[in-house]
Amino acid sequence: MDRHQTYAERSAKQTNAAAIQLLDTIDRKKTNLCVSVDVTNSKDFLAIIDAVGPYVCLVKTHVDILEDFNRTLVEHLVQLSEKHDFLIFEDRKFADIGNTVALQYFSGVHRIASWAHITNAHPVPGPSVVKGLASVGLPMKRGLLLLAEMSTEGALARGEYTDEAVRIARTHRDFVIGFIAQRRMEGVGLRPGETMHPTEDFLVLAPGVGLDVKGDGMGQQYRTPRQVVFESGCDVIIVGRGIYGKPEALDVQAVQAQAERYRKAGWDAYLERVKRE
Ligand code: 5BU
Repeated sequence: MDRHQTYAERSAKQTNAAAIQLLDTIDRKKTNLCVSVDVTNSKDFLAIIDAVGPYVCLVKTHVDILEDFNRTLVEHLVQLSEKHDFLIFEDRKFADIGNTVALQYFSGVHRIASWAHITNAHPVPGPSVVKGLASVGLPMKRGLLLLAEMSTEGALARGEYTDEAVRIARTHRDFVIGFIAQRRMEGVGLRPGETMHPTEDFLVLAPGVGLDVKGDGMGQQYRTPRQVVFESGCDVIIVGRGIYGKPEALDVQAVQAQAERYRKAGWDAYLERVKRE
């Protein structure tokens, strides 16, 4: 992918419905910000999402964190995604055999496939994890991200593991729309003599983004939106605590101000990247 290509130009070449929807939303709303909402009660969860909705292309959830999860909550989440025009990404990190992940994705308490446009998986089980999830997600027009790298100190997802993640993605380009990673993945994992398919364009969504601190004391490492989007060529910045702070002291106006601050930083970094001299 030529780093100067715009989100709109790239959308025109995608085939997966979730990838197209995400790129079009980014282009329409002028935001490459995804807010990650890791709080334990649904009142704060929905209040944060309603506050940040206008500033984001995507909301990332960990619904298993919520103590009062129920179907009504999902209905509210979907209503907010329609009201504010964003997609939903459940950061479930599936990592089991194909049959099990298909059940975890479709069934259980959370029924993730019924409401999350995008979810993700660790490539650790090999290609079968994608096959299992695709059996549920493709007919529902969903998209999958593979975890090719992580933002944490000492992460094992590197080198040959990352190469294999990209190879798996290449064999399932209808369903795998991109990666959770820290840099672009074009050309990664190509064997000698192999060339990249001309239409290959994986989206890269990067967590570990913060403007004010470098880490959280528990292994998380933060880089700035400019480092992530301009220097490393990632497409979406994922920001959690940098935007909502401490949920015990939720201040909606402060959350909105932070969301706009990150939106602008991410968008300016994108404009700087696509600019042609
Ligand atoms: P934070 O509050 O901005 O640190 O939250 C980051 C979120 O991204 C959190 O939900 C993590 O589970 C998620 N995450 C991450 O931080 N790093 C990774 O490599 C992956 C996910 Br994969």
